[in-house]
Amino acid sequence: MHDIRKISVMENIHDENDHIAVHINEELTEKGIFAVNVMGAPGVGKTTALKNLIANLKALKSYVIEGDIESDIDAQALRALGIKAFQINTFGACHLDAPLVHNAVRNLDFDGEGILFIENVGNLVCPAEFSIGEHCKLLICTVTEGSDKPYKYPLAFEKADLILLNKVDLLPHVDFDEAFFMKGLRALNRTAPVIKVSGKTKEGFAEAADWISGRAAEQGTATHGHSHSAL
Ligand SMILES: Nc1nc2c(ncn2[C@@H]2O[C@H](COP(=O)(O)OP(=O)(O)OP(=O)(O)O)[C@@H](O)[C@H]2O)c(=O)[nH]1
Ligand SMILES: [Mg+2]
Repeated sequence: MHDIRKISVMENIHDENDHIAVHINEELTEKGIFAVNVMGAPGVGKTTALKNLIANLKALKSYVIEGDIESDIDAQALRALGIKAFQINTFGACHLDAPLVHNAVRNLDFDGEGILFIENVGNLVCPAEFSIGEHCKLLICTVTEGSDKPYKYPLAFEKADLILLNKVDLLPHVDFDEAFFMKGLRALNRTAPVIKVSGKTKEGFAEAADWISGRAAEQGTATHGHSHSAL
């Protein structure tokens, strides 16, 4: 009896969330904004990746919504680089949801079409369960987390449209079994490209930025400057 009730409550929460997420997606698409839900465990390099992706997307406007349980450290770091960033604090919740993002989208002063990166709360589990109005899901993982993560935390890997394997500069110092990682990942997700990147050497971010701007152009959003960034 208990279990049955719990499932129906969760279904209601997801239905309500998804309803708002569809609305956010429509609003953003209308504005020419392509939204990327950036997911990954704490400290994998989400904010560092955003700085590097945005630097490679210079021909397009970029906006950021930062999701953290507490603090505005990440939003401040991005603003210091001249990036328009809005901070959400969840004060305990381990993921962003559509109502929180809807409020942030209303507060963000978009001055033209472009890419909206939404950095989710650092967590490899819960963010994958909630749609927040994004056009694509970007999963960031690292060689330092271990190569067994697709096997242990499947949903994020299954749902990702693009995967960045970060911190490859540290490969000589860690035992990362790439074949094992890819085998686990491809059992869940056959299509998402996996791009090796490093926030230290900057490798891989130009390719990742091109993938994002290409997807945005396909979607019909953030088309200004796409041809330039693809050069
Ligand atoms: N060696 C190395 N360090 C990196 C790389 N990318 C990020 N870091 C470092 O990893 C730490 C965490 O990076 P962040 O970008 O703050 O990670 P995050 O995922 O945004 O962290 P949270 O928002 O707290 O979940 C920082 O000390 C970064 O300098 C990388 O490619 N190589
Ligand atoms: Mg961060």
